[in-house]
Amino acid sequence: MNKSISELKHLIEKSDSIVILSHVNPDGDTLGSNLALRIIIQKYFNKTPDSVCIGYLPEIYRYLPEYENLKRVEDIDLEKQYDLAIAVDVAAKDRLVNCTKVYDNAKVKVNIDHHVTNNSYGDINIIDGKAACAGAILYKIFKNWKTDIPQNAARCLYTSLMTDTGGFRYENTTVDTFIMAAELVKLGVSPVEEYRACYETKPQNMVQFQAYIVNNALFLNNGKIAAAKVTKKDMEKFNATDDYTEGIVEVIRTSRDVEISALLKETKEGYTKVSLRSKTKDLTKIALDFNGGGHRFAAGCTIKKPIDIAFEKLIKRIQLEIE
Ligand SMILES: [Mn+2]
Repeated sequence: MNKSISELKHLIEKSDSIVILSHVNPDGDTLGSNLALRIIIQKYFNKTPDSVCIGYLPEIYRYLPEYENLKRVEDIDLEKQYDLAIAVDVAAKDRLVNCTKVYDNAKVKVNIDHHVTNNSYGDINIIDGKAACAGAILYKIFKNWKTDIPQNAARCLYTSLMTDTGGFRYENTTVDTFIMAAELVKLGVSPVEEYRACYETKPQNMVQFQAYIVNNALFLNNGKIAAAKVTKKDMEKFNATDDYTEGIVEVIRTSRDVEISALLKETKEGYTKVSLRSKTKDLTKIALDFNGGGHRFAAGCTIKKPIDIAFEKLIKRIQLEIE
């Protein structure tokens, strides 16, 4: 791993054009990692990478430093051959969707990730399945390079850590998590400000939309399975954007008897996006059965079926784990 980390430094030094790619429908980790790396490359390597956000750009992260410089897919030249492409927090290459080509076309492809299901699709792979978030791997990388982390990059890394550990509550929360958090606070991050900016700035209709979806969730197998459906109609009714569903699957998991929770969301015609959470069961097996991936207690997939059919297939599969 240390060899790849020094190799990455060398590659950044010699590359004129760099693109940093976040996974589709980005979360706090992939965006925080992207922007932290961007800040470090700008400050210490004197070059400005293209930081690309695929899919919707979640407004809740607009407090992140450099957020305004994130590029949308339509802002970049998809035919361009970058010297270096770096994917951050991207569990599988297909999570780059219409940017997969940009990644493949790059002269050198780097893959920095913490998903246990990552299949090392890069030329250089810096993968640590034990890291709490991709941001934690970057933090290690910057330390290895002996780079001072400026406050704005520290804030991005803190968001990676805070969001992927569910606010320092999930099983990936370890001694290392708190050491990293403490060091970031020493670098000037304010935990209360980051928390409020990330979790307490929802638009009112988002709170109401989420309550509506939770209220209509189904609890099956004596309450061991919780499943919520989000249709396009629901989205329209509340004028919801894609990021409005974030956090719902965690909310329905909070019911005492729930072992596995699922959120199914109608995306494009005939496709259903699934987010899975669990307290005790390994979800990677379920996600992989539907060509998805993720972590033990947090995984996801997309089922190429209309939402009601996808719902039945998924519940049947989940029930096999519950019995
Ligand atoms: Mn992550």
